[in-house]
Amino acid sequence: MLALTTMRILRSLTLLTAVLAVGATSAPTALAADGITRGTTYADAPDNRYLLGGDWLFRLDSAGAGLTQRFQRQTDTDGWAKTSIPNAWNAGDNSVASMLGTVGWYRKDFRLPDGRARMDWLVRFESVNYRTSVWLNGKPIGRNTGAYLPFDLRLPRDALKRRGVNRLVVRVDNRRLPTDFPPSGLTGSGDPAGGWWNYGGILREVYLQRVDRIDISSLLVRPELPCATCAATVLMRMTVRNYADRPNSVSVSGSFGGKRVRFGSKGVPARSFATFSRRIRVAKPRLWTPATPHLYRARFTVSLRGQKVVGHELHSGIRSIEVVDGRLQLNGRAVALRGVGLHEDDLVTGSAITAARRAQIVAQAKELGGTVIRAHYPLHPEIHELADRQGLLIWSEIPVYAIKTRYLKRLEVRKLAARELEENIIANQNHPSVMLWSIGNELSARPGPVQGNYIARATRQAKALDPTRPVGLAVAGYPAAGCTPHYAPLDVVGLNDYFGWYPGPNGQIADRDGLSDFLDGIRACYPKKAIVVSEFGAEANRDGPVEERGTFQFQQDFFNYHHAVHASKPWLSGSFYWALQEFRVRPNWDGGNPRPNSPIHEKGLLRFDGSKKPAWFDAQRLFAATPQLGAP
Ligand code: GCB
Repeated sequence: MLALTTMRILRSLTLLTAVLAVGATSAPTALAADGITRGTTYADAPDNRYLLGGDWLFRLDSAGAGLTQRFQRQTDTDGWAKTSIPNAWNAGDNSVASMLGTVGWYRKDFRLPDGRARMDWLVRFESVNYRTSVWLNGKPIGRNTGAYLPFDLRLPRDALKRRGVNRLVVRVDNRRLPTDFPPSGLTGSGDPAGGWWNYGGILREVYLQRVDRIDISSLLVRPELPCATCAATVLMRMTVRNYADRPNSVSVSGSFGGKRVRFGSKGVPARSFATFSRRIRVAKPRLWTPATPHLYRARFTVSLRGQKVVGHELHSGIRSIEVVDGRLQLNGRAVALRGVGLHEDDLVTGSAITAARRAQIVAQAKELGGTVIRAHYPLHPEIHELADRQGLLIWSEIPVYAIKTRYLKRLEVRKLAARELEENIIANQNHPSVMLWSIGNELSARPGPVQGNYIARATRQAKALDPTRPVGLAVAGYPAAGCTPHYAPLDVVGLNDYFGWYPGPNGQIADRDGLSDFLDGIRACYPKKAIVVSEFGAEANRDGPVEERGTFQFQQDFFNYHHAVHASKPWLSGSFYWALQEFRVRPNWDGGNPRPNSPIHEKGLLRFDGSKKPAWFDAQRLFAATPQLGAP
């Protein structure tokens, strides 16, 4: 009898709250603490985040979108496979279908780590590719478009279970459109186009964020250094949000490099925001440079009636980076930076890389001896922190990658670009490693009014959000493009240099001997801008004659030749090899190699397995011989 009653109660609980979410026999308590740990994998964060780790469930949407309702009610794990986050569901699947994308579903059953009624909760996704819809206990709680940047969704109070098991269901659609970043498209031979693999899934970590009435909704720590020997000022600005239904008096205090900073107190109306700002002076700053990446620790505490409700820590660096008379200057010195482009990719996990892999990528870039890393999209927050600590500058780009002019023209595309630029700046501006905001890569090489308008607006927007960093764009380097007035708003022009590798339209870059004159021509076009070579590279996957494209020997020679031409231009502010390591691009990629190994991009100095190609050692030697940070 007792057993029967218990069963009945359990059954109704199942219907009501779906407590038997993972396996009909597992006890709810066993699910409770499943993989939820306080803290973030990165250091510069508020202290109210909990990693939503442990077991997740995943299934591909084989039957189409109509499954939504059924998924919400499902009480068993039929059709679901166990997974963990980050996850790229198609890692290792090199098929055309995998590149084109599909819909996948994730499910996480969890109990709140703190059941107190006054707490509000957010869920934070660090990066999901590409279109995301999220439900909590069957209630839709929000959507997002675009990968590589974090987004938070509030868990509605009326849907959230304080004590029971909650179910988070996430629909991820990575089918690309020509208006997406990066866009879909077809190559001449009808294969899906794209500059890197279209990994579907929750590609970075997911957090729960506990809000004890007040949350930090944004935090800016912006050092300004008027000259290398000057005192610095540091602007600190925090916006807090009162989630409570009544006003609260909020106090903020903090420190910068051990120096106390008082922000004072403010009354914050119910469900509203308040901003606290202070500017402090650092009389004799220890400057951040790639050679001496000195960091200042900043800490902030938000309190209600003397009780701390949330803290935040971050690491700042004092340095200046600006364009003066056509040269990029770091702390007042003209630089000739060297570096590499890279992708977050891994042989086994795809772009859902682990902390160990992130550390390895940064260690490899350091070992090579450059001072810059570049990617086509905002990198993981931990890579930013490793770069801050180890002294690498980041060319920070949004994935406005090879968008066709007819799409760039569309309002929704411009709006998304503006949003991604803003979100990238907000997410990553506190890192001293970020050297510049890049607004895109390889838009039409002959910009017209559409691109001109995009450049003008994006540059204006970036400057308004962050007046302390230059704005740049990477462009395909073709002599026939000539000079364009549309680059006028930019501080930095990045040239992708494939002279002597790709033929280019009408064979205009087939001969590498054209490189030197081309660079001089660009300099003459833009004497006041800083110019860098944002890419140069050649595929290599075998030994063979130096004249034969695709051999290690060709790559070595290519590296030496291009480096020598770049080094002969005293006005050139940098040159970045593409790329550090091999990565997956797209089905039938050849990258200019007559004997390609599709879908692997093989211009890397490192093979996908991490082993070094001969050109690695040339790059290491030449980078070491280059006074990258300028003369004192
Ligand atoms: C480029 C792109 C980069 C490609 C590279 C190549 O210009 O910016 O994403 O991987 O060329 O190898 O063709």
